[in-house]
Amino acid sequence: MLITEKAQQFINKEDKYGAHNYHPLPVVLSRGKGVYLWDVDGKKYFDFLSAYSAVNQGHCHPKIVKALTGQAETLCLTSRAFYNDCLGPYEEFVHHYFGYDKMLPMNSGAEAVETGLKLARKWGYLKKGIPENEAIVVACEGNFHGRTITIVSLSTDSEARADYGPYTPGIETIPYNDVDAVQKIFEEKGDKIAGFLVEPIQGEAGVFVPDDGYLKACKHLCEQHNILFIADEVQTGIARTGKLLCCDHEGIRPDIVILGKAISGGVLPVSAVLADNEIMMTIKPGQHGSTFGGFPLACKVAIAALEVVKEEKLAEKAEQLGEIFRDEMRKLNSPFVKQIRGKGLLNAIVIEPHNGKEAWDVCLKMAENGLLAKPTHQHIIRFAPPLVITEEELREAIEIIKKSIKTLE
Ligand code: IF1
Repeated sequence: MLITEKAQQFINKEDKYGAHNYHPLPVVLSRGKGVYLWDVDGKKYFDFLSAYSAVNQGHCHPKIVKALTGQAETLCLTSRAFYNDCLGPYEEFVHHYFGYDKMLPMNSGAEAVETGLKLARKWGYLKKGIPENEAIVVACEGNFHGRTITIVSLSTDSEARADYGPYTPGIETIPYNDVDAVQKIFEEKGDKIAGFLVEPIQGEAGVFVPDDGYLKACKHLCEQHNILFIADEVQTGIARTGKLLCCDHEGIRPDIVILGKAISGGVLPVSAVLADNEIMMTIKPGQHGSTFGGFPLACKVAIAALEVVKEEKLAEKAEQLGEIFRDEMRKLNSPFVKQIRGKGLLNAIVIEPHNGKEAWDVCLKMAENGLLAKPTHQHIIRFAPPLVITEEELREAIEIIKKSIKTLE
């Protein structure tokens, strides 16, 4: 893939002055609008990553940008030392939008996951009566919940957790998509388990969609053992999988919902934890918080971003266009493509290395042909365009994917 002199300059700067904690595709972007991105040389691409499902509403959505700039000229940050005229209305909006008594506003997804874990432990001690410092949280093998030390203590991915020990205690991991494993650990240790943390679809692991009924069965076991069902909807939430929340596909209501990414339309880091009073009120003043958590800019941007989801019927679109995408991918019938899986517009193909080419080469070829996606775990390519994509644009993008794969065959 050709890297121009102009692009190379930007790559060199990041290489020289930035930590090497990523290995990006050699594409230097400078503009985004809707489903499209442009690089520094003016080359246009379909964005099929959406910043890992943070840009569901499309790049630079006018309504969201207007909310941002309007508030930015008025009042950006007050801290929670004082009240302001944005947070209460935002919290009320989110209450009606998702149907939980209360929300706790944070910034990154990881911070919201940490908040969910703290709430579960607090509730475990104060409400369930777990002996002090003995609370357990159960997570699933193959999970991705963020990058803090406690969250990587939950991880089973050696690359995510190596050399970050000692790890946070009070954590158990069990196989994903295995109800018997949930039942077994709940029967063995349920009296000390405060929460079960799960992604409704495992995104980073490669868009693992669990069997129908898995989430419902886990929720039922949580109710039986008085354990909080904690849904990490940072990546699967906000219409991405064809429903407002991915848990909606199974008609279950998590005890704690963790949101991030597209709650702000990818304009600012905004995250939130939703829960009813019995859980949320276990945290008292001074026991948790964040400088920017729920700041006025975030409140206005998130309201606009969530309004766009409903006004533009993004969940319905994701459901309908996702079916088209998977049908068309199945028609590929290529030696490269081992499996296609996903829900709504969160999809992935598993690449079978072929002719010495693998997923990375497919992504380079697609970039050359004007579509951006990135492999995860070496052989899986995730496809997650902004949900504002039209059927015509989707079909054009599908042709690029097919052409790129055929070229490499
Ligand atoms: C990276 C992927 C990784 C998430 C779920 C919490 C978080 C994430 C289900 C934390 C974040 C991002 C992080 C980013 C790449 C991307 C990602 F799964 F989406 F592909 F890493 F695994 N829960 N996912 O997916 O949210 O703190 O990032 O706001 O770290 O490279 P965050």
